[in-house]
Amino acid sequence: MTDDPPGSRRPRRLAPLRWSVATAAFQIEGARHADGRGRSIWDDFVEMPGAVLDGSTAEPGPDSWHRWREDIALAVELGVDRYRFSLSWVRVRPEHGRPANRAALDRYSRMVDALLDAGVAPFVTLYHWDLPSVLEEHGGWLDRRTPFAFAEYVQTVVDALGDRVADWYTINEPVSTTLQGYAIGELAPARTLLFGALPTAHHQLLAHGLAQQVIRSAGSGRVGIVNNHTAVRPASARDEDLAAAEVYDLLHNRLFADPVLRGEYPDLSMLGVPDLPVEDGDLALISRPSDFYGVNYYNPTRVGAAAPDSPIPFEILPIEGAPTTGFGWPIDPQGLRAVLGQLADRYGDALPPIVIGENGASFPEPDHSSHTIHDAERIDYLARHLDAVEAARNDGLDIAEFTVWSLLDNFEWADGFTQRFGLVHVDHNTSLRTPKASYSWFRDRIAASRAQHEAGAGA
Ligand code: IFM
Repeated sequence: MTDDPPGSRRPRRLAPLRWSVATAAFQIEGARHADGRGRSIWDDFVEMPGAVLDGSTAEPGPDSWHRWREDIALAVELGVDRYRFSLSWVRVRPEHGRPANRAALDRYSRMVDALLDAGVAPFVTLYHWDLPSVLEEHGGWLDRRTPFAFAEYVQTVVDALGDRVADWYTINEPVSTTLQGYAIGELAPARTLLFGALPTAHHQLLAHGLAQQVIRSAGSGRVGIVNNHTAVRPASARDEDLAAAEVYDLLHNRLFADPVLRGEYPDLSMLGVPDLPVEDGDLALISRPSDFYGVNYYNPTRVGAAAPDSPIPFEILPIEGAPTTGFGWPIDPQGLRAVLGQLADRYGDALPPIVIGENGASFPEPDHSSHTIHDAERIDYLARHLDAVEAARNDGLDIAEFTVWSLLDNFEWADGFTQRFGLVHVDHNTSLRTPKASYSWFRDRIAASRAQHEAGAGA
């Protein structure tokens, strides 16, 4: 669990890094009642009094359900290879067990065509947190039937778009759903089950395995899961802090990566929890080889021993002296390098090429802006994290893609519209989009990287 950069891998000729930019359906689409959309746990969450910091409901926000052509134009102008966006399960299948919603599928289909026509590959996330409410009423990700319902929805999507979409993320950040959604209730579905949340980890991973199987059976391209990873730093070398850090690393990183990349769960006995609800064949399905492994990285986490009366066996502590983002997250690109090296060390040849599925930062910015926002801190954050990616590639790690979170300022879940991650400023009342300085910086960085690669190839 050290932050030592990986050092012993053989350098090899590097393929150019692919460039991408990401969004997610509930965070940008708005228009919650348009075109027969069903209800998700995020509709329930935003209607819970006091649940969202600024009381916002994700509407209108960027209103991308209607203004998606503007998003594509922005992605094209940026020069990215791919646009990562998620599909809304409750738009595609508004009612569980009922036929799919043609209007929604047609709208997504037009978007896929427009991206392809513009030379940007669609990179589709099948699940980015917006579970149908009706499934949550039956236990949500605690219930083994949910992964199978997910696989049915995935089949619908693949039937409609699989002839043109060649790249798929199955489940986004299962760790956030398990820990923040079901264990401590910061995110939908706002359950506070503590370790009782752990079965949701297995059911999301099973959903990944089933979705991957659907995509493989249809011969519909490349597929993988994407999780949030953090570099865990013990608060001190004291045994209690080391043990607490080990638990946190287990819960945040290994609980999700080990089954996918090793075909087994880490030993959870130190948590004193019941066994996970694993059935015969589950782990074989979950660990079938993927085409890539997605890593979302934002910050390292400093962990110490918990107070004796704490219900959880660790405490998350500030990193003294570290600069922070608008969210208060410590900024440390070496944490990303450490995460990448740790994945390579832990999983060796079982690790497919890594795709950085999200990296970015929120900073305080005005709600309305008639001029370019000079977001120097965001540029610095991204530049330094990209340096860490390049360093890891030079160490020999196979990192295929870098994705900025996010193309647009959007609905930041329980923090509503108060945290802005976009390369493009969005006025959440008018939906007006205004590129920030970081947008131009990223465009120039992509262009420079391509030019450099072409010059190298021609030499
Ligand atoms: O906005 C989220 C995204 O939906 C999932 N990953 C982290 C981002 C920033 O909090």
